Amino acid sequence: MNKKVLIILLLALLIFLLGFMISLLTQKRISLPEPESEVVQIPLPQNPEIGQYLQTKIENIDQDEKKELIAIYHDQGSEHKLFRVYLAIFKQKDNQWEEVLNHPLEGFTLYEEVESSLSFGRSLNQFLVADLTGDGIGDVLVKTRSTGSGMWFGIHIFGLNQAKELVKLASLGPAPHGEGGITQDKVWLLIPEYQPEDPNCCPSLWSKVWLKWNGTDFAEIKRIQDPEVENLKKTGFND
Ligand SMILES: [Ca+2]
Repeated sequence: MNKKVLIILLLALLIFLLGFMISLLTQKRISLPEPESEVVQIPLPQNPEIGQYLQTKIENIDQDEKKELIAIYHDQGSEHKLFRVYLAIFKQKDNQWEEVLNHPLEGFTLYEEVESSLSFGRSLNQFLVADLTGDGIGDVLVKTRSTGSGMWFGIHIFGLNQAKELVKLASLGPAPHGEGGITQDKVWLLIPEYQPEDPNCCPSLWSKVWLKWNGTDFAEIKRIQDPEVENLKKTGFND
């Protein structure tokens, strides 16, 4: 009887030791160093000026080896619940984001009263990264449109200047009811050409303008006109 108990106890001890060793081995395997992640782990900057981020992207947009943080955010809002919107660029320094550029997106405010206005603002204040200056490095292009009857449309472009600093390279517009975008290395804009009798809603003539970087500025390289804005939307640079 006692022998049986002893054997059972020894077996239990053996199983326990075996389990303990297996758990040690598994722990060891888990604690092996993981391959270094290329994702930048620095948290987004938080300060009293920043209410909420609307869009962020981490990408190398200058000539050093580190990636920058590009962000659009709105502030905490005024006492009248009006929010200002900013584009900011941060560089990595001492494992933190250091702001190197901050540009208020003029003419654009968000209203807290209308619940949907924040998502409205998100869809209209969007940046994209594309090389527009031909140096092989991405530039940041932001489209803005103000709320209200004017629907003023503008494009801001940020990138490296000749001194290799990240700056605003150009602001195009704003044009009421305008529209715009990029096609390869060119920027295009739709601009109303109001005639004397035209009401604000309905210009009777439109221009489509293409602009290209010439080393110091985005200069107009082509302009066509048409009374029908829909025709111009379909017209490409080579048409
Ligand atoms: Ca960089």
